[in-house]
Amino acid sequence: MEKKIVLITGATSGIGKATAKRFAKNGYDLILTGRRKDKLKEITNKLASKYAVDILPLCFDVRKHDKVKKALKSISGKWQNIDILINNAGLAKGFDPIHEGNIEDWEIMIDTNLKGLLYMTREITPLMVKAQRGHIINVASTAGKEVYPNGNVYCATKHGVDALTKAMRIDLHRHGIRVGQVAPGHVESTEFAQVRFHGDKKKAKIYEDFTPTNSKDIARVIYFIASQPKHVNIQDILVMGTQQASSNFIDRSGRI
Ligand code: NDP
Ligand code: 8X3
Repeated sequence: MEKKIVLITGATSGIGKATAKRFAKNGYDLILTGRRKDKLKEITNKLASKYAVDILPLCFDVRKHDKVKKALKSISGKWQNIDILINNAGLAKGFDPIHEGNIEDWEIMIDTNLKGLLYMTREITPLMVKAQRGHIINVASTAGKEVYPNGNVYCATKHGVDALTKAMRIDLHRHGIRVGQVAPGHVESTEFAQVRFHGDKKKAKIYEDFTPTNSKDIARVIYFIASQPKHVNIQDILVMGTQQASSNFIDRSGRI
């Protein structure tokens, strides 16, 4: 029997990388994407040799529609039968109040978190509609459920993802396609904070006084969503570390 195929965007680090490992461990063949060729190669070699699965690495920037199209058009044979699309690539850039926000940071977040997710979805869903089956799991955020100081544009993009998950489900459920999302709070063992604070290591130390979830925890949740029987669609899972009650209430009295 042919193995199932999962396509994961942003598989070069953090949640995407941990999710790739989890699916490989469970015998899926993988299409892994990201911009960093060296990291893609490294993870491809590692998972393919450890778990004896086939992996197709595709290196492109999700913000560029022509590149997304070109990469997905290059897929042939069995790789076209994508069972699961995990729209994970995304980022926060900057942590400024709205009146001091950096326009370039805003463009990057909107282009990656919203337009990138849309480009991927637009290219892959026709294949799923044709096959009358498929599963899309978006990596949303608690920032798509509530807002917090200086989160402005990142929160807006993730509120957009939350809306798109619902809208995509309405458009696709009649075609046998499941659409759901995971909405995590803080997640460590990712490059998220480093990217948000433009590589400032000091500012990126945001998990020292509490224990958030980690990338493996979120990978486990994503795999749980993906591994339900086909008549069951998990629409949304909101998950935070025990010490985090909401975006704005975190017990920072020490790690547990
Ligand atoms: P990481 O920075 O570790 O991973 C982000 C991934 O996205 C990388 O693989 C990166 O790959 C990829 N990516 C970013 N921009 C692009 C682009 N333009 N084109 C293609 N790939 C891109 O962070 P996380 O693992 O934390 O982030 C994954 C998702 O989880 C994001 O959507 C984020 O918003 C969400 N999230 C994160 C939380 C957290 O606290 N960490 C909490 C809630 C949600 P490369 O650089 O190689 O292109
Ligand atoms: C990442 C979680 O709280 O930094 O989406 O927005 S948060």
